[in-house]
Amino acid sequence: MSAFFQEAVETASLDEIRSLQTDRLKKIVRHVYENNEVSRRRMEQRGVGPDDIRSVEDVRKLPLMDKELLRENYPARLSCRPAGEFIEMHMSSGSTGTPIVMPYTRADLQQWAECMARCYFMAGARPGDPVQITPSFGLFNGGFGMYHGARAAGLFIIPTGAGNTARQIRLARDFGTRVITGVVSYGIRIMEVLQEMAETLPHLKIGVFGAEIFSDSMKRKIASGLGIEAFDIYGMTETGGVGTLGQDCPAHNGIHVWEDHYIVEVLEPKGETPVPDGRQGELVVTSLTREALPVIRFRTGDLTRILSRDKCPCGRTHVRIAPITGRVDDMLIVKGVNFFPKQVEQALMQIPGVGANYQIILEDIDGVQDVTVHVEAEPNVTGFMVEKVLKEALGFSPKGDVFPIGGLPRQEGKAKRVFHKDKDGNLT
Ligand code: DLL
Repeated sequence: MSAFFQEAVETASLDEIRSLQTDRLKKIVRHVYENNEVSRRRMEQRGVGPDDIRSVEDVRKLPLMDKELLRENYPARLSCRPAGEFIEMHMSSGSTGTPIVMPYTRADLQQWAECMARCYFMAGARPGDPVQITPSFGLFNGGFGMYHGARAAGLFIIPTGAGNTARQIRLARDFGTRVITGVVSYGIRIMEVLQEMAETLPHLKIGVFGAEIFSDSMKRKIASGLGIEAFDIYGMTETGGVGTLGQDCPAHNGIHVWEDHYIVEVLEPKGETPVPDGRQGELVVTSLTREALPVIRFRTGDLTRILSRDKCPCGRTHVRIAPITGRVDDMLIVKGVNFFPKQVEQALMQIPGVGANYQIILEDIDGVQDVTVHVEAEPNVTGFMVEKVLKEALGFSPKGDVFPIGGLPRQEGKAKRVFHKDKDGNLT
C-alpha cells in the first residue's frame, strides 16, 4: 500500500502548491469578507478587500488577528456560517476567563479528519491498525480530532480517553494496540506505569504525541521507554484542532505543515515584520479551507522557524517548521539570562536516571527572581548533578531538588511546568 494518504497533494510541486494557495486565499478572503461583519470592518479599516488579493504574498496586506479578538467575539461572532449549520464545537479555555470556541460545519469536520488522517498515515498507521486515543473526549479538541482522523484513515479505534493508566495498559495488551496517541505528558505517564508494572507492549510501534513542549531528549526517552517511534503532532483550537497544522514524518526533520489547507508566516514576535527562513519568530496561520471560522493571519503565540521548503526525503513537499520552542510569553528571564522551559527539559532529560517529570518554580526574593527546578529521579541522581547540567545549559545555576519517581503531582490533560511561588509558599 502507498505510504501516502493523499499522495498527489502531499507531494505536489512548489508551483502547484503556490497556485492552489493563491486560488484558495482569494476564495477564503472573499468568503470571510462577505459573510462576517466584524472581519469585513477590520479589512476595511486596513484598506484592503478581496480584490486586493492576487497572490499568496498578498496575505501580508490583511489584518492580523489574535486570541483576544476571538475572545472578544465569544461565542461565535466571527463565524461565517449560521449556527444552524454547526455540527460540532470545541473550545480552549486557556488561563484567562473567556474561552475560545471553534464551531465546525460538516465540511470543516471533513477537513479536520483529512488533515489528521494524513498525520496517522505519515506516522505509519494503516487501515485496521488498533489505535488507542488517550486525550479526553470533550471540549478539548485532542480526543475527538484523533477520533475523526482515525475514522477517515480506517483504523480500529480504542477510544479510552484520559486517565486510568492501568486499564489503558491492559486494553493495549489485550487488543494489540499498534498506535497510541496523546498529550506528551500522558505518554510519559504510560511509560512510567509500564515500568512500575514491569510490563511491555510488544505490539505498540507508533506514538503520536503533542499539545505540549516536546524536546528531542524527551522524544528519545518516550521512544525508548515505550519501544516505539515517536511523532510530534501539532495543531490548535483556532486552526481547527489537532493535526490541522501537521506532524513530523519518518525523517523526523521538522513538522510538515499541510500547505494546501494553511498558509504559515513567521513574524517577529508580537510584531509585523517577517523574519527570514531559519530564524525563530512567531508563527502566524491563515486557514484556507475552513467554512465556519477560518482564521486569517492568526498570531498563534508559538515560536518556531522555517526549517526547509525543499522536498523531504519522505517525498513530501510541504514546508517544514521546527518543533515548537515555546510560547511568545513563556520566555523566562532570571538573573539577566533569557531561557525557555524547553531548554530546562532538554537538559534534564540527558541526565541518566532522571525521570520525565519536572517543575520550574519561580520565586521573587527581595525583588530578585529566583528559580528552583524540581525533578523526579532515581536515588543515584543528586541535586548537585542537576544544578551542574542546568548551569551548563543555561549559563546560570538554578537550585535543583530531586524527588523520587512519582513524587511530583500529576495533572490530567496538559502538564503545567512553570509555577510561581508566593510569599506563603503556595504554588500557582
Ligand atoms: O493542544 C491540539 C493538540 C491536541 C495537539 C493533541 C496535539 C495533540 P489547544 O488546546 O488549542 O490544542 O492548544 C494549542 O498547544 O498553540 C501550542 O502552544 C501547543 N501545542 C500543540 N501542539 C504542540 C506540539 C491542542 N506538538 C497550543 N508541540 C498550541 C508544542 C504544542 N506545543
